[in-house]
Amino acid sequence: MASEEIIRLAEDIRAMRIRGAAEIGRAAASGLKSYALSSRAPDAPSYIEGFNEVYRLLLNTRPTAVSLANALNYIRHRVAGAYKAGAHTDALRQATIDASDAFVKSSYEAVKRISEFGSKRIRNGDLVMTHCNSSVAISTLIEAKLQGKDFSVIATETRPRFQGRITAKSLSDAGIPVTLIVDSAARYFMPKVDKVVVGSDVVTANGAVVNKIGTSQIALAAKEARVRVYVCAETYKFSPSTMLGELVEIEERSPTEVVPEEEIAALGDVKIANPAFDITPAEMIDAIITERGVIPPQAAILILMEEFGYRIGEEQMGRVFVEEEDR
Ligand code: RUB
Repeated sequence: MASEEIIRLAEDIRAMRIRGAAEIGRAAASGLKSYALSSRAPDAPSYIEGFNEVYRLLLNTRPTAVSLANALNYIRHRVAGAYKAGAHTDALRQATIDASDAFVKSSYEAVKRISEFGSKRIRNGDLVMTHCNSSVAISTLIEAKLQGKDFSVIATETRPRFQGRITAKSLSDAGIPVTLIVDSAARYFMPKVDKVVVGSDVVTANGAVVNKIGTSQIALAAKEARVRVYVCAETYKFSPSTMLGELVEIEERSPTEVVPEEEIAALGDVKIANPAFDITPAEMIDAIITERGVIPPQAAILILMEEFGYRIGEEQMGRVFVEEEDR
């Protein structure tokens, strides 16, 4: 059964107190570890039953970010393997803890590698535009600054949750000059921009990138102004189910994020839509910077094949399961 701590963690992800695809993935991994540490299951089948309950609870917190599913599946794949091999409760507990720790460790290593690769694209004198709050994009820019590069950043405020303010503050605290703008000013500033650097929630099999709503408008403005667009994305943000023809579900969040609850009635019959993410097609992206290297978006399928296996449709897909009933 999910402990109070795990239920609180799931609520923190749902309410975006924990947010950003990388952090969501790590939090999900820590949730399964927390189950392993707190479970009082008397035998292996009841351990697995409780494990699956926590898995489902965490999986359903935010529908778009594949980092969540990939982190959970990375661990479940290993625990299921140990279970099938006849492991008892303590061994299953240890398998969960080890897999969770391994996922978290490799996710931090990926950020470090991406920052090393991505920072090479930043030059002295650059004006870089970023959108929302991507820990990987920020880390890349801070790495460039640490290398002594002299550049400045335009950060969009990112309505309705204003994650751009967090980005602006983090970069400014690192000594990078930052200007915060409203989202609708992106095209106005684009002719002055040298490159766009953003993060990603999902990379699909055809190289499209799902990221915070507004990313595709920025990419469109960048294309018009012939400004390069770089996406920083760890390979656990690549979606194996898109190889099976699945579409990425775009999370629709509460209207009260757009208009405060007490002001909604004054709008009468007006409907409020609040999609959290949008899709930028591969043609609008110059490169995806992964821990495996810098790739053209069209090569996303190669990363997916390598990471998740060729035997599509079968249970075993390399690093993860894709289980239709779960996602
Ligand atoms: C955050 C967002 C970020 C990506 C990548 O959306 O769109 O750009 O998640 O972030 P939200 P990171 O605030 O709705 O979670 O690079 O940190 O994984």
